[in-house]
Amino acid sequence: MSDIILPEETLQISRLSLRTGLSALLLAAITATPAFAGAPPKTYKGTPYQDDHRQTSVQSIPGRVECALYDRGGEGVAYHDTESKNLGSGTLNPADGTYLNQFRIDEGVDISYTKFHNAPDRIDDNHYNLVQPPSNQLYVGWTEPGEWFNITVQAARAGVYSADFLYTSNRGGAISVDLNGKPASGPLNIPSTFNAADPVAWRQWHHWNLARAIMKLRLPAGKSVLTIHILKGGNINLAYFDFKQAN
Ligand SMILES: [Ca+2]
Ligand SMILES: [Ca+2]
Repeated sequence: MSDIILPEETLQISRLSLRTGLSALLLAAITATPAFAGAPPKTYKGTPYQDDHRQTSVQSIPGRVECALYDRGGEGVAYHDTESKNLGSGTLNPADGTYLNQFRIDEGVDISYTKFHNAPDRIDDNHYNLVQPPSNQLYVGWTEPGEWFNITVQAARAGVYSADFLYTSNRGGAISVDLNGKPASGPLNIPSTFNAADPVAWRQWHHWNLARAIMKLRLPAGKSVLTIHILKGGNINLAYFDFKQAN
């Protein structure tokens, strides 16, 4: 039995088809699988947020990851904010000794919380909400493109997790999420929650919405650091990400 001899041209086409097929398969695998990054960078000096009001420090996944509970470590380590003042705690919300009004009052990230039952103009329990947020929910506000903050999380097991995002966005915009120092989510479009029907101008910053399954992340088991970047738009209030296992 003799070997089958194929003309060189046929062989080249076969090699090309094989390569194209493999590339398509690889591309499909890359697009279907979120970027994997195994552990927080060893040089990272930030630490999980902790205070007397909270039983645990590291935020767990699956579960709710609150943005205002970004890591300790300060400007340039745990976050970057465009100015050092906290425009929420101690500014919009007077320093009156209460936990919520003074939450992280000396840090640059601008923090407020949802307020219900404000007469005569309802604030965060208004009729223009797309979803009702929890009351007294801390959130990161006064956001500008280029700002970021880190959150250390603890995943119960390795896997792909999907996140719902509670937010308001006066003008729309985009955010992205890095995992352990590497881009993971790509740009995430944040739909505007502006509603021209609202007669109260300042309340455009208080129309809450839930962006369901805004991203999927492949997390290793144990500790990871998420970096939330404000890419464009600004004027986004970020309350929390609810993570659940997607596979
Ligand atoms: Ca600030
Ligand atoms: Ca800011």
